[in-house]
Amino acid sequence: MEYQNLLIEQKEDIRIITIHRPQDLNALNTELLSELDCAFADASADAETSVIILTGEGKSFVAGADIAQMSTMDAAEAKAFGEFGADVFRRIETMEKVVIAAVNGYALGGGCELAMACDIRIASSKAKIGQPETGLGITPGFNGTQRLPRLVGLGRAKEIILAAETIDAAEAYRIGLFNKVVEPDQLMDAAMALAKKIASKAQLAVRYSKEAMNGGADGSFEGGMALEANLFALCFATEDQKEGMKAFMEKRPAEFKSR
Ligand code: CO8
Repeated sequence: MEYQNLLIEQKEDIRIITIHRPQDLNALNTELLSELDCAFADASADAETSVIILTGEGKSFVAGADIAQMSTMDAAEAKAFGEFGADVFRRIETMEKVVIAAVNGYALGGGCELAMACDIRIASSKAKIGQPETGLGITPGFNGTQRLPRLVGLGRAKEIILAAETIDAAEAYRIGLFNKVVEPDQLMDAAMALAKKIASKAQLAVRYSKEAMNGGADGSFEGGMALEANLFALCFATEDQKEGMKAFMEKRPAEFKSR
């Protein structure tokens, strides 16, 4: 598919999706959200892709939902737009493959929400992240009110959302919103290194581990225990489990086949 707002690169089994709408600092309009949905569905279906890196072109990761588009919406249109974006982000969050956000610059509003829907966030030291919505007369609409408290705790999330705060990369790292902060010119290398490390592991085990963590985070501890027990058992029906343990005992690197 031809994208107007995305650049797609494949480096071995790593798919890099770059948001490219630089004239509006990669703000999310309906077209861009639809393209993201397609690009992630395509990466999900591609047997050659193990891990996806999502980043932005220029000084912004995503500077939020498109304020120009939202400015003329009525309540019904806003509801449809919010739900569409939230569904796209949820599909990214729950896809089987791991998604790493390489946060290169501003990640504001919908941009913060998109980064939070990714599994892991590696950031440039120049990145800035926050939820400016209350300063625009709205609440977060792509589930920032739900994901931010889960990531940084309710008290810190309330401070950021209620005061419409934007924080720098060091502070975001300190509170656990960014996993790692590197110099801007090291960002893609750091994201690639982590992607390759994850891609070198048994992909079914990676997938089940993600599913267990997501499922547990959304439900009760007992529900998470049952989910993990089932997924753990399922690993023993894979060739990769046999190969991983055999390789350990034979003191050699494992050769996983995602089977
Ligand atoms: N939407 C539309 N256009 C944008 C956006 C945006 N979010 N952000 C920047 N732009 C545009 C600017 O209008 C400007 O366009 P032009 O050159 O035509 O005037 C261009 O990008 C460059 O921006 P600036 O000149 O402002 O660049 P600066 O470097 O001076 O500032 C900032 C960078 C600080 C990032 C600044 O652009 C800014 O504050 N942007 C808005 C950030 C923001 O408030 N984001 C949150 C938006 S609300 C949201 O995301 C809600 C999500 C849930 C939606 C659910 C809907 C129902």
